[in-house]
Amino acid sequence: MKTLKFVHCADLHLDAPFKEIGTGTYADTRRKDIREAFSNILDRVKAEKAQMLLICGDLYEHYTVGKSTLDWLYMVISQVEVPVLIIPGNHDPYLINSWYRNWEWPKNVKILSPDNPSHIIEDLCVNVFGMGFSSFREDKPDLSIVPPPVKDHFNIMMIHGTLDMDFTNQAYKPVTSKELEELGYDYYAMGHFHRMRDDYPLKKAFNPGSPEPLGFDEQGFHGAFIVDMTLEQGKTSIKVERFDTSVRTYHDKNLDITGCKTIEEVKMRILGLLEGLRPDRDLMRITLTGRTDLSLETDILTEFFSEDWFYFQIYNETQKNFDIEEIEKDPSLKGAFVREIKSRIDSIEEELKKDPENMELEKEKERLLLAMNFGLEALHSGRIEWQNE
Ligand SMILES: [Mn+2]
Repeated sequence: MKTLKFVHCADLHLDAPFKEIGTGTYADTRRKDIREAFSNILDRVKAEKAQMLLICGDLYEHYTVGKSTLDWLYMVISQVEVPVLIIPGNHDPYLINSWYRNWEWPKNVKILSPDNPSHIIEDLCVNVFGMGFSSFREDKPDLSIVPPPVKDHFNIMMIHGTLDMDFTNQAYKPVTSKELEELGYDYYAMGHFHRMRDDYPLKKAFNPGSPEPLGFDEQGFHGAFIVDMTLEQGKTSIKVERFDTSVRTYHDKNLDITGCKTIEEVKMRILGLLEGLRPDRDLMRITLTGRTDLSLETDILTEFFSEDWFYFQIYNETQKNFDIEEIEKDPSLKGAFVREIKSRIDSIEEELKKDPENMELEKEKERLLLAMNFGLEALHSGRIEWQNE
């Protein structure tokens, strides 16, 4: 029986520009975060005694990567002492002026370029074929150039591209599960999409996503894979485990503030949303929604919270409250609805005059006011966005 253990990552995007505006040296800090995420990967390689590392494209940004980052990369990669196999992606393509061609990489690095895509490591009994990018965009790849699997070896294909998606106008090396399956390899190491995927129809295909999320469209878990393969009597089995590598986490939340009577109440609702989150790790973007007549100064509100947070921004997409007095006169369903709720509120107010301390009546009045807002919203736009969703 033969075994192989390796780590599979992709889409680091070292020295990404980070265009969203934060405080102070925000972008510099975020670029350091990417380095730290990569260090987390290398630490895992060492801790697990993995036998190689696969980097499936977009290791760095072709236009913005700095020499100091490449020097740092040289240092940390040479320290892992196991083979590191890299394919160029659409952000670091194998161009004439690519760092892949014009820089001395550590001895343990093998770049699987379009003109040199195959690599066999006999010590590990592994055969790797890499399908990287030579330009910023590429259409359907020619899979007929992929050599057949090597007998009694672990056969791994590295691809930076799109699996099982119909992107007619956005072709980044589209391939299908069926096409890959027919090649007969044991593991398809994907890269390109920044969200982790281990549930492709092709059970041997895995996409690690970006180890450090790069923007508010990259919420949720971010990491890489540790892969254990065994080869026994011509049959290969794989065990894939994901691990977290990210330094920070993006949160893009909507908060309905319908019913808030004061700014303090709005702040309380925001605080509720922040419960359990960490100011140093979690990057927050909150969009206030719903209906209100409060005058919301988002700059002042943002400032109220942002001091403790690495990134914190509040946006206001609320709408003005309904003009109840106007709608009451309306002969349509809306008017009838408002008149009905208002008559119920009026009778509760009558009872409250007799029994002003009755909390139950107060609560019922609150409920009716909310019901009026949500009901009008439903009649107005055909749908309701529920609070706390
Ligand atoms: Mn990428």
